Amino acid sequence: LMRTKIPDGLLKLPGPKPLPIIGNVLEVGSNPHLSLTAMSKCYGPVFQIQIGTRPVVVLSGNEVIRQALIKQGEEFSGRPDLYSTRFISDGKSLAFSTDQVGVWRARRKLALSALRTFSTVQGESSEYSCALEEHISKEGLYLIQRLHTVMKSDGSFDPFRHIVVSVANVICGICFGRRYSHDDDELVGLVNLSDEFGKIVGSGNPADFIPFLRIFPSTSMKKFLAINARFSKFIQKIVSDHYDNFDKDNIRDITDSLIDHCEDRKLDENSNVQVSDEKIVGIVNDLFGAGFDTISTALSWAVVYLVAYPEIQERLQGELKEKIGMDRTPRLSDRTDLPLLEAFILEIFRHSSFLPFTIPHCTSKDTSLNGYFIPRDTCVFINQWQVNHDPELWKDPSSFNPDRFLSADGTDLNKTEGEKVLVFGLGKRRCIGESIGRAEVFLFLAILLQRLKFSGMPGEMLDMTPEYGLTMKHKRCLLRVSPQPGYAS
Ligand code: HEM
Ligand code: HJJ
Repeated sequence: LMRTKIPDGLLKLPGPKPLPIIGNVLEVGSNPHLSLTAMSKCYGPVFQIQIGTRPVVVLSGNEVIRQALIKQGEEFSGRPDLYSTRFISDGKSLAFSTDQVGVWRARRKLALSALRTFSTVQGESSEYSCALEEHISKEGLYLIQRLHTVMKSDGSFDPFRHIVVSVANVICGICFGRRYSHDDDELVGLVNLSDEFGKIVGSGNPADFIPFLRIFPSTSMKKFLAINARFSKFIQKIVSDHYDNFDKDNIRDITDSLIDHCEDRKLDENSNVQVSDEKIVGIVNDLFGAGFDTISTALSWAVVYLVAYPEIQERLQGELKEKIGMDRTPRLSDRTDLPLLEAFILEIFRHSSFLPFTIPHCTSKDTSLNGYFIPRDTCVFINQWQVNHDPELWKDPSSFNPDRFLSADGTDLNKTEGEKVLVFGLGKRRCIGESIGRAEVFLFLAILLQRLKFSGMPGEMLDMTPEYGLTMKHKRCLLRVSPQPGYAS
């Protein structure tokens, strides 16, 4: 297309030579986290590929990514206009839409404050430190019952299928003030479709870049459209119930608080941006979607790793027995006393890197990085998987070893090592659910591990190959669970 003149003193981006029409689609292939990591070894931490006719800059390496997202945060915090984005929340998603910077900032601030308020607020019972802890504890105990019931009737269970309902109920409690039964077909059906959502939204989907691929949509693309329609319908019904029963003096949940905010003419006193009611209340789509998909993926991976590494499962159970015992349910405040569990979670984040790329970024003006010129409106992929497997940063990166995050005597968490793990993004676009995400993965796992022992089906190999997407999932599998001694149910 247009050839942009490279300003004096700056270099042209390196990268593989693109083919006409398709660009580098063939080299990128079906596992972009692996192919783009391999390319970074050849072209360095800043290089360019072409998907279709569109250039995409790929960033790798801790230093370059920090430089772009933190030091040059302003220039790198836009979102590209991609085909699939139009269908997510009708093009009005907080996380994916190409909102101008003022509108995005106002919505993000609102989302952050709503999340903080409704997770730290006191719950129904004073037994719990906050509503988040109450939701997780209750859902964790329901999940244990559910798994025992399924085991009795089927002799095995599909971990993702049940975990995702429990995790969805936590975010439903915070966003909508309600939970759903594990037999509710509408919710169970909806949350079990997230793999199809992630496949389309994952960085490097050719249909996002190559218009002629949209003439005959793939099966996946059709499913994606159907999921978005179903998702919107589900949430719209809840939102309209909230409007019908709205009481300004009794703000029950995030949906109520967003409805309440629609009355404020100016969201942000410091700017003049106007945000439509739809874009304000629509924030719950993102909170619900991100809230169930990410955490259920993390927990399901955790269970699969426990089965694959039984000696680590035993050590984790030993730690729980010693520090908490069997007489009470774990709490959020136990986090600092369970360094092995914290190390295990960090190693799941690092080793699985189940969020291999952040959501795609876009430059908001002409800029440069490492001496290379990057024009305005360039799509930028951030390769988190590469950082988490970089041999410069990690000893033996491909082995699963939670001890890498512990002090030599195994009693303390090494915080500096932990901070090297990149899964929540960085800078202005970094995840707003990070503290909820970390807390929830911790507490669910502590509760499950205290009472259950996970194992595989005898004689069957676990397939741990991730399926590429926005959030990478393991293949569906069947596992078994038995009560911990002292906790026969
Ligand atoms: C964005 C990871 C949980 C809400 C992101 C991004 C990542 C991420 C990588 C993209 C950052 C970027 O584009 O540079 C995770 C992980 C989670 C998690 C690993 C759990 C283990 C949550 C939860 C919520 C949430 C629980 C809300 C309830 C969001 C939102 C954005 C986001 C709204 C978009 C932010 C923006 O574009 O400004 N998350 N997330 N996330 N996350 Fe999370
Ligand atoms: C969804 C699974 C969805 C949305 C949002 C609007 C918003 C980096 C990651 C999360 C960041 C934020 C968001 C993720 C997507 C999902 C998710 C699904 C429909 C949605 C992972 O959240 O099955 O449907 O509509």
